[in-house]
Amino acid sequence: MQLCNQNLNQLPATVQRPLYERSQVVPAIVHLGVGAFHRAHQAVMTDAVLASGDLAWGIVGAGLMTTGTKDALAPQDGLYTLVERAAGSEKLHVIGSIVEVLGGAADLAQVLERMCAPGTRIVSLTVTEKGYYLDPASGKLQLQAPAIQADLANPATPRTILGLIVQALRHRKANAIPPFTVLSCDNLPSNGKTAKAAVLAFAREVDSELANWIEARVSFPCSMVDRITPATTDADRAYVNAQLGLQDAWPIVTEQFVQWVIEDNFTMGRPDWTLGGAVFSNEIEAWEDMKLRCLNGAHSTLAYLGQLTGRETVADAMQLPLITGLLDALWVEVRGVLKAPAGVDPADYVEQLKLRFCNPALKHRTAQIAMDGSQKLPQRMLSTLRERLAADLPSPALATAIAAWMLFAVKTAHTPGAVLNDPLSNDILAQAGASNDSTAIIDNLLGIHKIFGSDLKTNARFKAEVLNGLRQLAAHPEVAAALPLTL
Ligand code: CS2
Repeated sequence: MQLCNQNLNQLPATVQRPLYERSQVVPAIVHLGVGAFHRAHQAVMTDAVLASGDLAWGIVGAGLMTTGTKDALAPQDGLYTLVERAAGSEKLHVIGSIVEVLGGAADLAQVLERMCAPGTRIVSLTVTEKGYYLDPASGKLQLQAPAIQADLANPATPRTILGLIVQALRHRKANAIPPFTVLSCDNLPSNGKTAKAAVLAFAREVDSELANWIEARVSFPCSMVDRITPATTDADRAYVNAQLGLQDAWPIVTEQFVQWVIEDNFTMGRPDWTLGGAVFSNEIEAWEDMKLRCLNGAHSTLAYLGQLTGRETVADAMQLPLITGLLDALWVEVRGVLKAPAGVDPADYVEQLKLRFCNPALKHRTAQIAMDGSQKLPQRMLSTLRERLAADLPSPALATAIAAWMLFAVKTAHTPGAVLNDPLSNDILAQAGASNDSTAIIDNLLGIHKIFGSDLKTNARFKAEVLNGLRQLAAHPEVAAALPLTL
């Protein structure tokens, strides 16, 4: 028997479920990128709003690239189980805030229709860094990307988030429907501003008057989301199904910690997400920087080193002194130039992070975090690094973290059949595989302008730190054993 509206009353009493009347929920949010991250925070906090009796905020969830989530959730009336897990304790909760699920190319026209609907008040996004089509180093729109070219040539049938948002806003402007708020929940610095810049750059290519209207009328609040949410495994599914006594095709397993800090700037209203634990603040950039640099920067470092030493999960990687020692040094460098939000001590945040990374109940794969490095390094590591260079401070730990990314690329380039999951994989593998000499490898990789810009390649201090870090890592017995060449 499947999890769905009709079978909700079959759930065991230990599993929390929607007690509100789901058929009365009014869709008002279109969410693009209805993956695990969204289903572990925004959908959960929106469920709390609905549970409070405010049924005006249903979510239409859309997967743009695949039909995966739709195939799993549509037959379940959008319901899914959230498992919040710590060592020795867990909570199961069926979430009911997603009232419609769309997915894949065949549904894009319907997604656009929902975005045009006068009842849609918010369009929110978790599409990962690469979904914005911005050059990682310069932040400029990738006008030459085939998907952007296709959307510019066929604006009425968009396939990217930028094409969809601009076309929907064009329709709303033409029909005097107020514009929705665009809420980015991705791991990007100043994510609202970044989303706005991407949307405006795209709109300017199609219609400058529309671009001016968007600039003046559409709000793009920034937000910071923090919840570690590994990809769901078959073992998770089997476990949840046994607990529920019902089949759930796509449960979400996450940690107990959750933090969502949002700038309160919504033109067509917003749910009271504080009911689910969210916080509204005007200091989002400080929150986002602390999270990106302390959590995500450490995560990426740990993921590359985990991949180089055969540590499959984050909790496993946290057992290796090579990794924990580097993370401790990295956090000191990050905190040295960090502007933390008022009243927050980054030292406490880091202590908490260590516990979160060690959570043995989460099987967070280092391979998952190691994906898309080109899109992640700038905001996770390079911004701290540039601030330290400007202040004439050394950054041996950050440079070693970048060396870990380089060695991960070198290992992939020299391993027959290995795949690098990254939109810039061709460039990275070509540079990483072009030489067996450490200095040349560093020069070649730092020469990828889209990631490193033009300043770092010529910075002697930084290059010496990377070379030192790379040599030390390559000399570590476990890393050396994993590298298919001697450096
Ligand atoms: C991770 C993040 O996959 C990754 O790159 O660093 O998804 C991380 O788990 C979240 O940002 C935690 O809030």
